[in-house]
Amino acid sequence: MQLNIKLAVIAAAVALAACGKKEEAPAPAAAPAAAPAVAAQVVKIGHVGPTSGAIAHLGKDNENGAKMAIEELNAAGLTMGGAPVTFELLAEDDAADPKQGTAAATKLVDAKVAGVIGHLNSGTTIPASQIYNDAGIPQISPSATNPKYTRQGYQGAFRVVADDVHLGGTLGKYAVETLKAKNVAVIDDRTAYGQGVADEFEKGVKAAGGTVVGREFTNDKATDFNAILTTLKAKKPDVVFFGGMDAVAGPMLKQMKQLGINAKFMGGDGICTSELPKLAADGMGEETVFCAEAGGVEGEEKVGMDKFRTDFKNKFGVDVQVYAPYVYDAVKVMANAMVTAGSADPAKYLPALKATNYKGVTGKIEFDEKGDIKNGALTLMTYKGGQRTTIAVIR
Ligand code: ABU
Repeated sequence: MQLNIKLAVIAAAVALAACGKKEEAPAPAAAPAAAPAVAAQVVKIGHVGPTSGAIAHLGKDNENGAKMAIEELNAAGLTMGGAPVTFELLAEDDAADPKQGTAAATKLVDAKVAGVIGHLNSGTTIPASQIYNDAGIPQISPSATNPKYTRQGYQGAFRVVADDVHLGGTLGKYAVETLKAKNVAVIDDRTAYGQGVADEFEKGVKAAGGTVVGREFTNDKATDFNAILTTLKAKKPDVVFFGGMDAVAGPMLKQMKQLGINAKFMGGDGICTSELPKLAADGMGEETVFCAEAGGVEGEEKVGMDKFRTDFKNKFGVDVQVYAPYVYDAVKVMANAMVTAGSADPAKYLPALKATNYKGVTGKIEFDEKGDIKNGALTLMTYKGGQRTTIAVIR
């Protein structure tokens, strides 16, 4: 199957072969029996995210989470099926582009990875998932939130974050019930994520009794939003929701300020990054931007998350953006399933992966029958003093 094991040089076997060439040499009377051959296994795990392009800071954040996990696993001296095992990370860049995403997936399948963590974006994760499914390779997305990913019937597709139904619906309710918005405007970037989360936000607003006064769209590479913002300004929204990523939200916030739009600004996990205040510059007001990460911990569980954030900053010199801890946990969940099964053969470790019951830095991870995290949390956030600030963790 997809297990890739490199047999290392076996010292005992080499010694035996060498002994065979020295027939005349008397065998030492008290020589110990040769040790049994021990195969050192190297298991390849793929990671894919956009490490180039406008959201490269998010792709690198994810990749660094994977690197941390792999380094810790290798330092732990693990065995799998009775033999030492090390893990090798094969990191690919998909530039958040669906075509590059499928190319990266094909490359990893050809490299015979035993599993994949990724991709970051729903728009790359969903088409790539078909390639992994066809190859029988399990995949855990740490950040793709479009519900379709785990609703295709793929046995090997897993996700360690809540989906956009939960995310968008909760934010829509929050806009009406807590921010007291009566009229909301919605913009999306026409990606699988942006459009999907905006649709769910709209449903949440309407269910809570709010009115959607305008819906506009842009794209994930746009930098000029004056036309759509001017159209929406005339509708006097209390809240503008953007379905998309921080690289677009930042300039949009700047242009809202330039146009004198004083509405609160909301978005999903794609804007809920440490980078957003820099991208928005003077467009970022105090407690005027609201978003949610598609996971969260509180109480005693925060200790592990806080330690992860400190270790990450010490190691890479930058703050966690959003999803590095989820990538870190996803790698460990996959490795844990392999060690439990005693094999990196997907057919053998998939049952252990489905049965995951893992306590990570992002909290408890168990999967439902679709491969989604059970009882997924959301962390509602705002920005104060240019920092992400938690409002509440909700389930
Ligand atoms: N969930 C936000 C970023 C990734 C995505 O779903 O496209």
